[in-house]
Amino acid sequence: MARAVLYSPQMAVKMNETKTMEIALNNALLRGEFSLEYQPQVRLSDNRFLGAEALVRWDSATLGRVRPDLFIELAEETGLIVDIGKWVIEEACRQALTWPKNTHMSVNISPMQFELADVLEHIRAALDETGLDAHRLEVEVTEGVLISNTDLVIDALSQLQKMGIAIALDDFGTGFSSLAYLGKLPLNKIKIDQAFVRGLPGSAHGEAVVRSITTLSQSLDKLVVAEGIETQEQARFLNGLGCQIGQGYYFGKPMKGADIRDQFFPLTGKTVAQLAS
Ligand code: G
Ligand code: G
Ligand code: MN
Repeated sequence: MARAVLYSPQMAVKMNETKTMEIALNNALLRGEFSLEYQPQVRLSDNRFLGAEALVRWDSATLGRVRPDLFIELAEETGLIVDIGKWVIEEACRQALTWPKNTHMSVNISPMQFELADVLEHIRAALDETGLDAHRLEVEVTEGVLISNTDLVIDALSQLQKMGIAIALDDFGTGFSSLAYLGKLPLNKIKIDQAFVRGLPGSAHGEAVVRSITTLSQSLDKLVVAEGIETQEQARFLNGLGCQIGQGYYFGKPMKGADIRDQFFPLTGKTVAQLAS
């Protein structure tokens, strides 16, 4: 099908920027320009640290720090997400090994990692190589995973779940959020998008959305994670609405792995003698 495209100088600039970023992104893994930050996830009833979500960071030699919402999309379009994602999974597993055994590590997996590669195999290999217990790993997917190869994706997620890996549905409430796939997908947790948390307490709409998600999750036997919690008031309110887990600036911004350790379990890995000195 032929399509007419109106050409504008702005488009040329945009295309050049995209090309420049693509070239830089191509070399980023080899140059070791990626790192991970970790954002705490806590139990809302007592603020206990449960684990963290790994969030990729890119410090490009030529472009400086590039926001993930900019480069992840490009990585998905170019297929580079497969290798980047593989690195993220391995690095997150390595980091989890430095934290206590009763903590989890949550990793975002893009729909394209299911589409273009055998992400199940990548996860198995990472667990094998690092020796991390599968029960300590979690996978976050968005409803976008269901766009194509639905049966294949459901099968892969089921296998991950059988290995002991928890599956969380990310950004719930922002897309189609169809009730049909909530029953279809193998899921342990549902993450309520920060958009609904932002106005709480006080937003009748936000409260209604959160209430219906927690009620639904209870009957489907899934845990609810509230994202974007910035105040103690929000944390208490969401706990009262039936969210079991919280994440957001109030508990901690995304931070280096060592900072998670210092802030949430400073005594781990140090002997009494080391602490005394
Ligand atoms: O903290 P923040 O700006 O990093 O996150 C921006 C977005 O980028 C989030 O929506 C998050 O899901 C996504 N993101 C962060 N790290 C990863 C990653 O390792 N893989 C994928 N697929 N998405 C990620
Ligand atoms: O799509 P995903 O939920 O993975 O995106 C997480 C994004 O939200 C990251 O960019 C992260 O830095 C940001 N974020 C995490 N907690 C908070 C918060 O409490 N407030 C705000 N405004 N942003 C947050
Ligand atoms: Mn996420």
